[in-house]
Amino acid sequence: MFKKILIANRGEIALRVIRTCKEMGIKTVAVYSTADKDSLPVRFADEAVCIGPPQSSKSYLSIPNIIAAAEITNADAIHPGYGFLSENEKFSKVCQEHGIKFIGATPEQIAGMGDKASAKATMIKAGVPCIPGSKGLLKDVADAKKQAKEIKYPVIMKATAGGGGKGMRIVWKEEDLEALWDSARQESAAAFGNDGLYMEKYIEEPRHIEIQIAGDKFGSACHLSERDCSIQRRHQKLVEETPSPFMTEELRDKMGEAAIKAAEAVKYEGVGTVEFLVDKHRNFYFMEMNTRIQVEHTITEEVINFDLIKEQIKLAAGEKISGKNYYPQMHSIQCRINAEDPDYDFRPSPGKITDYHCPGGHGIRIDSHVHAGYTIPPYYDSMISKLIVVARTRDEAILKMKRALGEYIIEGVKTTIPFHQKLMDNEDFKKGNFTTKFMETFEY
Ligand code: MV4
Repeated sequence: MFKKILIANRGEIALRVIRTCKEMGIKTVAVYSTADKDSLPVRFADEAVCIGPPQSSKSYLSIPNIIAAAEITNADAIHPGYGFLSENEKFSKVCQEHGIKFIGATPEQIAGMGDKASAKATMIKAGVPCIPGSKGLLKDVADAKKQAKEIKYPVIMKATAGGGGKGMRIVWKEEDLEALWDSARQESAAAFGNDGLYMEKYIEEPRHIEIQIAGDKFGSACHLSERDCSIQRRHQKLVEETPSPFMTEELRDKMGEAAIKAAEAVKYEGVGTVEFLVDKHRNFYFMEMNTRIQVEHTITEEVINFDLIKEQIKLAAGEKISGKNYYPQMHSIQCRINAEDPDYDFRPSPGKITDYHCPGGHGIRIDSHVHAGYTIPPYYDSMISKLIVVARTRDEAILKMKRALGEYIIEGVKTTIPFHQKLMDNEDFKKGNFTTKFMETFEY
């Protein structure tokens, strides 16, 4: 087992990883930008190293600064959390070259999954259901028109280097294709330095359901059931829950099997997530594979009673998976509490938290690094807390979430708490009747 892990991240996820390391008897190194010098991860880690100024590019994204911090502290592994360098091919490679275990995917896996057209080709070969579409990249606009005719409108063009919706265009009819082709190419080139596009049939009102998986170095993989992440806004998830209200036992088995195939096809080691789109007929299609721990891993932990960070560390150290799949025993919901103003288009609201009280009691979990007197810096993402509830049924979980949201006091900055309160009262949400389009029409 590792003796010392450096956490190449900040905020709640840095704290989350430090907590598990402590329970496992592993020493921890926090790295921090000058904006985070007084943060809880810095206080709770065994050692802390400043890696630069507030700007992410000069601190949490600086490979040389982080490697230097690992070398001077003698860390034998790096946990990247999510975001920042967690799916960075170069960082994974540099860790390897320095004899430091990167707790995440290999450079080859990151490259293979990061290029969406090649990831899709790998999954088709492995027998994972994918959305009908172009074979590989589109050659030119004429090729795009020809393919769209075969696939049948509506179609969607996606950036092969994309993710998060950048460089993505829905095309309803041929007249619109050329202009959308040009703008998608430009946007992709500017965002990723890669203007490769591929095409798929557009799925109109899908649900976003992802399967948590785990794989070991012996080539075995298992699944840990699903999370429903359909409640999103501009590709930012707001609420996640498990089990999905749309799930059936039969669908879970099929999606779980497909996710295991996906993991085994790339010899995945560690914990990961296979994202699917699910249509109204319960057809499901591979969308992306994430080779990191995700923000919403918490709800899976609650319903299967399992520490996923501990599992991730054990798998990175070469241990075996248990050999069985895991099924939800409870219902869990997570609300992301962001320092944003829902009355003003969710605009960021950084600043000092002047008063803070968090909810408690049975079935409540808060993953957060904030406290009274804490100043939310303007440089990073605006998520300040994850409020997670667990209960026997979905209805009970919603009631518990409403109770908890009502107890949450955060003064000094605007937060998304009022939005979540309205969501928990929405009839369609309460019935489990929602798709990825939900936020386009929800009045809060
Ligand atoms: C799609 C789709 C409909 N049909 N692909 C959005 C992000 C990127 N990873 C894939 N995305 C989508 N791909 C086809 N063929 C709809 C989306 C999509 C979406 C997917 C999941 C969650 C929220 C979404 C919001 C808008 C569009």
